[in-house]
Amino acid sequence: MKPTPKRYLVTSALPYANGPVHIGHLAGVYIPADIYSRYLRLRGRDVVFVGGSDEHGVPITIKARQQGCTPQQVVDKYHAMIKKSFEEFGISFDVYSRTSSKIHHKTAAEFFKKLYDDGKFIEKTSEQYYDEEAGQFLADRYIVGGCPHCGNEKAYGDQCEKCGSTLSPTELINPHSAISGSTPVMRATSHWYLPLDEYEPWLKQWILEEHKEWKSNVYGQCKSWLDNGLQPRAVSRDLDWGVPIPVEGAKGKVLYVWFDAPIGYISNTIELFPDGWEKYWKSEDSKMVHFIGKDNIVFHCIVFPCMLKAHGGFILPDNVPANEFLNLENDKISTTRGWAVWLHEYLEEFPSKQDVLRYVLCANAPETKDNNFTWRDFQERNNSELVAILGNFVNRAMTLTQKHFGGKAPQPNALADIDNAALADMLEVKSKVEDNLESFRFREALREVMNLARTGNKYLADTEPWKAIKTDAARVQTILYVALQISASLAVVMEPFMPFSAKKLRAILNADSSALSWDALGSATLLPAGHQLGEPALLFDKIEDDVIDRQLQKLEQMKQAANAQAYSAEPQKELCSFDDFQKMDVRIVKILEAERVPKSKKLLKLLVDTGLDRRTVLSGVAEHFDPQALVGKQATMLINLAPRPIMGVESRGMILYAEDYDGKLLLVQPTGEVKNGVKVS
Ligand code: B3M
Ligand code: ZN
Repeated sequence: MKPTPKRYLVTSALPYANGPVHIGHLAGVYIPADIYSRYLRLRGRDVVFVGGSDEHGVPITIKARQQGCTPQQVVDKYHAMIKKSFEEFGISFDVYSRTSSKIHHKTAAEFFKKLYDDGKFIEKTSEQYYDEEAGQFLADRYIVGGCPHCGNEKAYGDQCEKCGSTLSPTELINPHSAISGSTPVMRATSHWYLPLDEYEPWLKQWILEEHKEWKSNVYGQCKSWLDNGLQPRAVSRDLDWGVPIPVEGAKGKVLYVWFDAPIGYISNTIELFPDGWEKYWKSEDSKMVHFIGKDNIVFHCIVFPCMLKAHGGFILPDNVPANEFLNLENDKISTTRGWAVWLHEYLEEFPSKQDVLRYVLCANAPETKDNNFTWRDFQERNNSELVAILGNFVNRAMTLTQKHFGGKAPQPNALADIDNAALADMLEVKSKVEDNLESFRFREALREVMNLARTGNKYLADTEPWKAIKTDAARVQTILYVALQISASLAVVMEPFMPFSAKKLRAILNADSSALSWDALGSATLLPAGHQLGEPALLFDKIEDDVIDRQLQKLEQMKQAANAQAYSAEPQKELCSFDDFQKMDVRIVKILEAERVPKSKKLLKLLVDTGLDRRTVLSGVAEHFDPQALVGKQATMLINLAPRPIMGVESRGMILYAEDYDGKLLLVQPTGEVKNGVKVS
């Protein structure tokens, strides 16, 4: 058994300040980190909850270029937006700062310098792409070209966003610079590398042997990295945006964003406690926990610990409870496609409903596998859980007390078995929620909270105080006394999950957080007899269908707009002459027959009436059309394309199609019926 830590250092991934934050961020990182920090504070532990914006890296410089402004202007804008969203959602950071701050630059530069002076890096020269027109080396993201796997012509030097493959810039077909459009050349440049391979035996011992308790998704990912063998990682880049490398001869070089960003956790703690930060970072009785998404596991479990180890004097993370991803309406959240629910927009449309989103995202958190947010589920959980279970229970306890006892907690009489059973359930909730939260099982912990409200509802349904009042008022005193204690315990245990509603409930109960302390959670005397309750109010209200329909429509519109933009972005081909155009004989034809080509997934064999003759054409569209749906349709066809044999059939011409918003093919047709064989000119 490990001793109870003296203090906690809770970090949450620093979001890139190149866009606003969305529900995926909240669900994966900030809600769990906030619940955990709030819970620890309620237990009286010494906690510092650190957050901040990650303001370096190539994507920010690309965005600045696109928007015709400086990287600093980009990060100023989004840092302010992100910070505000977190505040509005009650993410209770003790500090939320940024990596463009002076203190961060100083801290990160000193960290690098110490490793450099101690000989912890290796220096290597390699050939990298250089843009002669722009006069700079190109980071992988700045090189665009054809994906060797799927043919996407706009793949980046590090990744193809269409098929998801990881690439290196030299694999791209026809690489060109995203800055000037010119073809880059290879040029030698030198960088510093952290030799991760040297830390492998230590990492294997530390993670695989000493941290078997880590979540299986985290442990599994670490194991596979370690099994595959680690490589030295470059910690510098040729770029003019970032923390300059503090050694001679490193002009034009900055720290790689993933080297400086985690040091941001340290800088932000220093900013908060210039004199007291070290005890959080450097004493063995502090416990550090990193909240992150699954794409950041390798940096937090492998790279950053190696950096800390190489530096010396720092503690290492005790746990890294990374989450999987949240999808939106069964589709991957994508900021480029606009497929997201942005926090600032949510609040415009659901003002003061922060807790509904907090609740839904926690109840549905992607803790062990990717999960899905849907607006219907959001509505359902609000209406049939928050309103019908939690809100309804508290409301019934309150209104009955108002009606029959003038809003004062009544004096209980002898407790019956059913009362004792309800109180016993209430008492158990404390240890159940604690156990779950200490083990980062946030969904399960929240389920226990709701189970307490369910207990309360069942208790009222079984004891029927509204009926009993007619025959046995003394009995009702006891029932409502018990129901009020459950309501008070709910106010305590809700706090980490739904802090806004917990506050509201405290006001309804007219009790402050010193009376409703975590220690007292589950106690049968939280609201003593005679205690005057506050003004009744509803904790939650119903969300109607039309509100949800509007959200769904909005998403659909976003998708269409993003798709439309993607199409208009297709560059124009090189010019052709009028003669070239004249050579093409394009006509309206009618499809008479259509069938699949045996053994081919893609091909359809079409018989068409060209007005001149009937002939066979093959089209690679079998995945888009049911053959029967094409029969009898007019289409546009290039009829003088030289005949080509395809899978043993001669195809004479080419039918033209256009892609719709979802990438499905459509026939290109005249807007009215015309004669078969009419020329398109
Ligand atoms: N900014 C990546 C991300 O938002 C990165 C996290 C840094 S944590 C030190 O996914
Ligand atoms: Zn690809």
